[in-house]
Amino acid sequence: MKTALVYHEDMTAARLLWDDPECEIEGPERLTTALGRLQQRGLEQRCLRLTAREASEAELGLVHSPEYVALLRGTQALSTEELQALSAQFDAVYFHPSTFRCARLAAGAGLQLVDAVLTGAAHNGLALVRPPGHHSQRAAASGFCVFNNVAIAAKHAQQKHGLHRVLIVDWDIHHGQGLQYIFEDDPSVLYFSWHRYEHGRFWPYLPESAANAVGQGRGRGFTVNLPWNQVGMGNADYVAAFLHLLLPLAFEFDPELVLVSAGFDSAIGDPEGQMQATPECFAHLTQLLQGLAGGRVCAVLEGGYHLESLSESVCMTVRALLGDPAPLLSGPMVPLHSALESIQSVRAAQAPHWMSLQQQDSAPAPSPSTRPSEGRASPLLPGGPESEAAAAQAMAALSALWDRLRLHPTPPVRTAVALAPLDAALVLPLDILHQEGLRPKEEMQAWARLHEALAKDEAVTALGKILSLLDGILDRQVSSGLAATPAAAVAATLDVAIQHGLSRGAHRLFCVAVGQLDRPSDLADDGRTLWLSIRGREAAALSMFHVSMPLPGTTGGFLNFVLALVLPLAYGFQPDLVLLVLGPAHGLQDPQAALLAALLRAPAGGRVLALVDEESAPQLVGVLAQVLHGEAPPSLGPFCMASPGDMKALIHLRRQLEPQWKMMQLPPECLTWLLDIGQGGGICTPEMTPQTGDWR
Ligand code: X5A
Ligand code: ZN
Repeated sequence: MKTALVYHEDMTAARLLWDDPECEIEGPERLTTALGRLQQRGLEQRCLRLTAREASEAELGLVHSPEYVALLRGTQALSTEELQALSAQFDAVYFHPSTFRCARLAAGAGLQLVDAVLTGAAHNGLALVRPPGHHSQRAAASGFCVFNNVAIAAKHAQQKHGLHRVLIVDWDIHHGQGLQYIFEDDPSVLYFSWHRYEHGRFWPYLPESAANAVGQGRGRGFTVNLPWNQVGMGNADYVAAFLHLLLPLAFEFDPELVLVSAGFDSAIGDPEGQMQATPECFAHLTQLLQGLAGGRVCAVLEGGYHLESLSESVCMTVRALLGDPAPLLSGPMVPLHSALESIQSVRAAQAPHWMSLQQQDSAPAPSPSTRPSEGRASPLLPGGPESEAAAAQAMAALSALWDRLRLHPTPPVRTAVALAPLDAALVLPLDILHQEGLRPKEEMQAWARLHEALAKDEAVTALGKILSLLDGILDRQVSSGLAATPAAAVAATLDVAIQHGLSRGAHRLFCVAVGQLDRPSDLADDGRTLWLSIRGREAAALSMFHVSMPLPGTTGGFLNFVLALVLPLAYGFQPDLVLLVLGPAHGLQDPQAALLAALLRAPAGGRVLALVDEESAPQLVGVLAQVLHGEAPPSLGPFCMASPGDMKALIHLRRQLEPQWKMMQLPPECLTWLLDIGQGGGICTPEMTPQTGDWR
């Protein structure tokens, strides 16, 4: 995995030369602190370092008017008084004699990043830039932004590299109205932004930041605004927004490139955002996005004004880009009611434009709306004693994170395999460790006595390796593993693996069993294991820890199932370990298995052990090894709407499970406009499926 890090020290030159309380937070130390922290954590050294170049005037012209570029060129020769007077013509902007150069470097850094990723020099990357860009418009600076770095990068990706579909994810806490205006009538760029909104009472105070702004003309449905109406949104809210809104649309859109307007003013401690998400949340968001576009994720810094929180969040983003597993999320995984309301209102506004949002909401959720108060701060007032409390809370959260990372460093080996040696050598990345399995004879004999299927030599040998691999994971020597066993021994091996894991002190084991595999009958339903069967004809939740579901038949059904059921279960359960078992006749296509494994890494802190039968095709084994190692999964192929039967099964399960598993929840709804189940459902409609070109 190569991760590009684009930077130029000259971007620290611009600074505020007069008194302006609104602008003083945007200073050079934002870059120097973040970069210093990347070096201190050893992350910068692992990246492909690229020195930013200046964007040419032609490149700036992809987005900005010649007059505006000329105006900026002219600022280099202005006096402080003249700079101040010019700045006052814009909203929340300051100019410095070095601004033109800095802003050209910032735009150029984005271009270089996109070039590196689209030419294959890097898999993904981050550009550390200032000034930021997402508020900037064709002929206007705004909100500290001069040139729209991400918009220029998107246009460049389309014009110079021939891309047809670019996704922009704007996780900065302000609405990137500049990005919205530039792409609002363009169906080839899907723009998603969440932002502090408070019903319009937060900067930039625009009605077009609301959920009902969905784009114009052919671009309708390609602008997605998620306004947060309260401060204090945290990890659960952000992850819920991804699972229930952004990712369904993004997978349906099937981008060729993901650009992130990576502002970290959405993180805890930031004076602008006043949100609660902790830095590791950004590792999760990044990892979830890596399931798209073959992992071609280019993040470009936007806001972020709490230096400590900014720096840690930047480190978390880079770690995830490098393929390191994300640390477990801290705090209760229960979204706020206000967050669910916002998410639901966007789903409602967007449903006419997206197949992946249709049908699902037609079943009203039965659970009473809950309003968790434990562990969640009440809305904060800026400047009051509450904001000191918030700052203290932020510093406590950051130092707790640091302690946890020190206590649980990333395991030295990312992936280990226990496979029949021949196939393994053919398909696996070179730096994967092959597991030797030397275990006491008595131990193995005891297991063989318990299970007839383990009496065969090959089965016991495989089991020995698998148990050693499991120990490696539980001892934090290895993050993830991939193992094979004879088909007849898969069920027995899984049973032993569960018993072994529990006896080794695993607190929460999430077993995802695909195919003909029964839940071990003696497994206690005590909350230490969560069993999910993907097989059979019926969807059933026998308890909150024992769920079964048929394998959905289409890409849309499969994605729904993963995003709306599997990941919410996983995020709610917070497992120490996921056992992903592909049993006989599992029926998963290779890309589906890969996506499932890739996405399960996030909620499991990377600790996923995949078990397949020995006869599995080398392609499946290879792709599983790659995603467990942090590489991107292949595309699922054209989007096909879920069948009515699959939707019914999912709705049925969600209604049963939602009261206990809050990450599954959407608020009770009173929507009557939704498509009737059965109407058009289950029919793949190729004319609506993007292959190439814009598709509306
Ligand atoms: C990029 C960014 C914020 C502007 C806030 C003005 N801009 N009050 O975060
Ligand atoms: Zn911002």
